[in-house]
Amino acid sequence: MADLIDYGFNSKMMPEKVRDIPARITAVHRERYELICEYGHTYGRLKTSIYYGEGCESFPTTGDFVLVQYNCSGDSQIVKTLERKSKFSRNDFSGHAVGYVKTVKEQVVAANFDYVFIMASLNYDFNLKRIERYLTLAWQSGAIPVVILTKADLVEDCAEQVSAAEKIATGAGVYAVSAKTGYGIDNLADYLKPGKTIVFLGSSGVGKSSLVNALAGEEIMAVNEIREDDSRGRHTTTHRQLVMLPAGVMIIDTPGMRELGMWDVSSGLGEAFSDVESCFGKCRFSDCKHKSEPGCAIKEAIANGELSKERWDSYLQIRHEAKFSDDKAGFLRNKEKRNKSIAKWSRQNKKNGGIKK
Ligand SMILES: Nc1nc2c(ncn2[C@@H]2O[C@H](COP(=O)(O)OP(=O)(O)OP(=O)(O)O)[C@@H](O)[C@H]2O)c(=O)[nH]1
Ligand SMILES: [Mg+2]
Repeated sequence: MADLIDYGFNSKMMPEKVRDIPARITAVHRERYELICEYGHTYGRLKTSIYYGEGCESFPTTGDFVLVQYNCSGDSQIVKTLERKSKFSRNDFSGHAVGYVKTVKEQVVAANFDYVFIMASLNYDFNLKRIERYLTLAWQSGAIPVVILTKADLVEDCAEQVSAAEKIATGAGVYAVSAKTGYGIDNLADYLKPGKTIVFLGSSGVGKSSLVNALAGEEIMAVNEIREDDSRGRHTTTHRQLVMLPAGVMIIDTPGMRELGMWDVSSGLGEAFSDVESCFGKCRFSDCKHKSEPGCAIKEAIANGELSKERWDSYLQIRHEAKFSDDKAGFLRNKEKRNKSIAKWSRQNKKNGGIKK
């Protein structure tokens, strides 16, 4: 018997008057879902009439709480995705067509976590811009971001990198750790509490699964020991898995999520770049474009060293991408429309015997 409360469930999540039982999704394998419920580990499939019908229910993902019609001798039926307290989404361009127009759908890839561990390796490809992007996504998710700099055993001194990360990680903790030697792991104790869920994000090879194992004190996730650090793109972890550690904290280990694009990061951007956005109200003109207007607080902050030029450029870049992402649905619609009118024009031309020279 498993107690779902240990898995972060709270009876307030339960809708009234339902006979179905709650469960948490621990992994997704195509159309089959691994679940934990009061009867222990089991499998489930989506109830077609609910998930593929009109006004369809949001597809569940790893970390989701769902309602199931329990089946003790086979796969249970998943009948509802309960409201999420946090989530990571990406654009799903898999070609859902509505009539003639392709739509961009939100695809939720992890849900109901308390902390996001943004992981970057200290020895290879340490990239502040990438950390800034992850921070924006993490703040948007509804959870609390924490920056974890991995493989501290491979560098002489990481003080400079820690302080560089602290400068960009406004409001988030920054920790250097080593899964190999155990260095810095004790400092994470505040996050490793029973009933809490942490999602690990970071490029392939930064040591996400190795840290899961170091925290668990045993090998629960596969790690490819022989691969070189720079063998990027070779994903050892291939799907998102929620694991319960002996200490009672849960971790959603993920494959290097390079595919995680910007999906509606309006509030995440404001939190990740609160230092930048706090300048906005101080410009002389309320509609300041921060280009050549007199009395621009951004220009002044850059001139007097309060704000770095790189930080401002990162902000503009991420905001631009986020806007593009928000506009993608419209962009695709326009593209379809344009293609349609080109096709019409070409059909008409053929009928009229081609273009006259
Ligand atoms: N020296 C050292 N090597 C480490 C450390 N953590 C991980 N590694 C090595 O880095 C490589 C990648 O580790 P993984 O834990 O598989 O990385 P991952 O982030 O889970 O990668 P994906 O599953 O592909 O996304 C392995 O060869 C690990 O042994 C560390 O703290 N120190
Ligand atoms: Mg892994």
